[in-house]
Amino acid sequence: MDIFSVKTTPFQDQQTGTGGLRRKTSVFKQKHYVENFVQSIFDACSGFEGKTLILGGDGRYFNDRAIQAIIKLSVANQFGRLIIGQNGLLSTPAVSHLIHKHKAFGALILSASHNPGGPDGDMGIKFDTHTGSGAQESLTNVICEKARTIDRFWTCDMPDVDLTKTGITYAGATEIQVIDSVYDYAAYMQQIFDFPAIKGLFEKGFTMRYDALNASSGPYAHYIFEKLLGAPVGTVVRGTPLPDFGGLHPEPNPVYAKDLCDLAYSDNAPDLCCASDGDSDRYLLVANHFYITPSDAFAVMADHIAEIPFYKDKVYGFARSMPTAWAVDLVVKDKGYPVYETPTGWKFFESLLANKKITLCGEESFGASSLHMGEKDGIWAILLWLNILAYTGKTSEELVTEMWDKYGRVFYSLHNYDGLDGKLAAQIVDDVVKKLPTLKGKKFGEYEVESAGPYIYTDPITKEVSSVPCALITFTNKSKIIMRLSGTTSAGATYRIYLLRQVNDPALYRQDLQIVVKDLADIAEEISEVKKRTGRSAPSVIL
Ligand code: VG1
Ligand code: CO
Repeated sequence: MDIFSVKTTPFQDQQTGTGGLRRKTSVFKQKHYVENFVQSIFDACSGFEGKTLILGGDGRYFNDRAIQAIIKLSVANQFGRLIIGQNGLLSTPAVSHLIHKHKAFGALILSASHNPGGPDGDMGIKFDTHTGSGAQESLTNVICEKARTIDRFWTCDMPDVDLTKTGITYAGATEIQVIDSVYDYAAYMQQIFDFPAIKGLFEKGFTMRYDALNASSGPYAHYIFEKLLGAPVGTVVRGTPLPDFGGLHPEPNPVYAKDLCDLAYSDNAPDLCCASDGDSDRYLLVANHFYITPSDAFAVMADHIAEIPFYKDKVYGFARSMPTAWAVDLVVKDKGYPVYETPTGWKFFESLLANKKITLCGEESFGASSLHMGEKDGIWAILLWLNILAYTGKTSEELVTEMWDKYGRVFYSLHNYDGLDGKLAAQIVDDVVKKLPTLKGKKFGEYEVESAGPYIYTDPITKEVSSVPCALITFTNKSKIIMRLSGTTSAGATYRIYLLRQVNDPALYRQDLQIVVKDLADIAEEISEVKKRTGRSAPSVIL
């Protein structure tokens, strides 16, 4: 086997966003596109020779070709061992677990997460470090700098590795281990949760529908829910990962998992409907005729976490991303635990997790996890919910509404404007940020601006400062508007407007969400003029 360098020229668009590099599949298919980016990751790091690299993806179109190219690059760059999921399949949480289990140098995850896949969809690469979390900004900045000037990559002339069979082969000095994609992760979940208690729930007739949206969580869900926990076969639907996700948008929310939500609101509704995204790190929970917002679900999880034996002695504090509704703050306040607020993006939880400042962390975008790993974890979140149901004997609706009764309800809505011209969207954000200093004290009907500013985050542990282009406006009546651009789009821009409002009048808890946040939506438009400037009459997606 020969190892050699190949001359290349840089691609100027290899810039990472909230979660790795995401681009159209057609962009990824360009000659040397994958090789350039992966070699840039290796060039930005050092000391990996002889170490272990975890490799896998969510099974989307072009994963198979990219993975073979990356194997050759990794062998040529002298990794000691590659651990690869069978058929190239590994969910993001499974990868994070394997990093810890094998004390790996890091991992490459081939996924554009919740973005659609297929020849006309998106593809992506995420790099997780030895912490089991996505690379921090200080490292991704160096990676992107390397990618802008790269002129060669290292590869070798080995044949493609057969990923259909588990087992060990060698390429030069590198051991290549193809492993079962599901087993290690499932065994880990059994260490964390009370499987007999959850099994008891199903034995008593608890009904569930899990929709894997034809993405990577299917094999994990079939094995864990149907085989280990005894849920009837058929509980998991769309459980075979397809390269184009069967044309679905693998984002578990009421818009893209509409069939599932329709079932939850039908006469045949199971006790719980759930789903996960492309790479299995998100979760959706909808009870019988009762949608549970991720912010409320997270607050309930925080309230009950100490009842789960695995966490009993490990309750330190909690963290949520800044647009996440602050229900968790209200719930844990009396217990004396700190709640940290972070920018959007899972990597910002890493230092808090690693330094035992927090036990659970959550995002409003259907993401939650704990100190059990460095990534968010969809199936873990569903198992935690089931474990809480089993221990408390309450229904999902009771858990949430009892929380509202005790602490009040924090309403949350997201209005997305998708497919905008990137320059125009960036200009709108810039203009809003410029306006912020003039807003303090200004009244919009009953809403008076308490504070308005850009969002600058100082990591409490590393002291690294991140200034995220984002406008944050709080009002004296416990309301908040946040406006920012998505960092996970593959082309164009998505303008996100988050609307939050705390209500303490029980008569209002069951009110229609869009009615509750209507004034805030109008104020956001008055300040940003996003509709006026883009010619749109309404958001593309309302959650
Ligand atoms: C979105 C979500 C964010 C999440 C990120 C990655 O980012 O808002 O909360 O961490 O996706 O999730 P953005 O920049 O588009 O708002 V995943 O499941 O796509 O890795
Ligand atoms: Co994801």
